[in-house]
Amino acid sequence: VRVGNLMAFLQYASMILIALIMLAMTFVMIPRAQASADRINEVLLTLPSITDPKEPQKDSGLRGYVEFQNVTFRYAGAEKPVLEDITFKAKPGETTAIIGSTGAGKTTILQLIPRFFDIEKGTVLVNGTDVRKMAQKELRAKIGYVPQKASIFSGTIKDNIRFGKEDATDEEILEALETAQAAEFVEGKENGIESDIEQAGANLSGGQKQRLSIARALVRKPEIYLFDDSFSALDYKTDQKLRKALKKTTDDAAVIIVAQRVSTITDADQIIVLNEGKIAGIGTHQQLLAENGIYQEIVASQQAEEESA
Ligand code: DCP
Ligand code: MG
Repeated sequence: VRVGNLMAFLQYASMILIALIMLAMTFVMIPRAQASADRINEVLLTLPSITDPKEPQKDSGLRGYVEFQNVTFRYAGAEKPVLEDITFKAKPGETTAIIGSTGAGKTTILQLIPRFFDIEKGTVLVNGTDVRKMAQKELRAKIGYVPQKASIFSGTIKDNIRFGKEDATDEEILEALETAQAAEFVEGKENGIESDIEQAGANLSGGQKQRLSIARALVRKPEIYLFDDSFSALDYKTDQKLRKALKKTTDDAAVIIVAQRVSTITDADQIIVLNEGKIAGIGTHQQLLAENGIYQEIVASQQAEEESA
């Protein structure tokens, strides 16, 4: 046998071997692909549980009114309702604050306003109309929602703000950044609003992300603002400046703020104290401080924290 023949034989043999291994792998992949395809189909065929009414009700002409009437809600499959018998009203030009411990249901209340979920009992009204009787698109166009966790996408700062309003002009964007107290750090960047942001805002601080996500809501100029713990990563001074600037732009809008810090909400028109899914009291800071045990506890615990800090 010549060496050349032997080499050729080995080469061909290994090619056949590799082909056989590939074949075996294909047989492993086929059932996996089948299962994935089934799952994708299932997701695509799922009908959304929130649907538009056949004949959406016409605009009532009111602006900036939110009302909960004896609302009870539970997440799908949950044993206990997370919200029970919630009743309150938010009016244009007023700030409504929600305070309460983690898991009390604060975020859930906010998410019921744009109808992310349907409730079990009671009614959620926006401008006097049941949210289930409105077209979702129209309902959500009225609302500027700043979620608890700021979602920042890769792209420029401008792109990120334009998620709030697709056709926002540079002036509108700058104005929103100004109010959100973000203008300073944005202008400090080399390319201003054209500066790039990394995926998930990796090159921004927590407070910077929060302020961009606030600006995104502001640029929409909605009639209902929902801030979910949106000021928690800001220092006390920035928090104050932001709220002062907000006051001007949200003149005729309803503002609902979820807050951890009492100092963020002392000047709210009404404060809702939420405790384990139920309202433990509604009033101004002074009223609650005088008569609401749970509110007193919250205030006392924060004072103790400040002193120990
Ligand atoms: N919950 C749930 N399923 C979800 C979201 C929440 O079962 N998709 C439960 C967890 C809590 C309760 O609902 O027990 C209330 O959750 P919230 O997020 O509304 O609570 P808060 O916003 O008040 O809490 P935090 O201050 O931590 O944001
Ligand atoms: Mg929350």
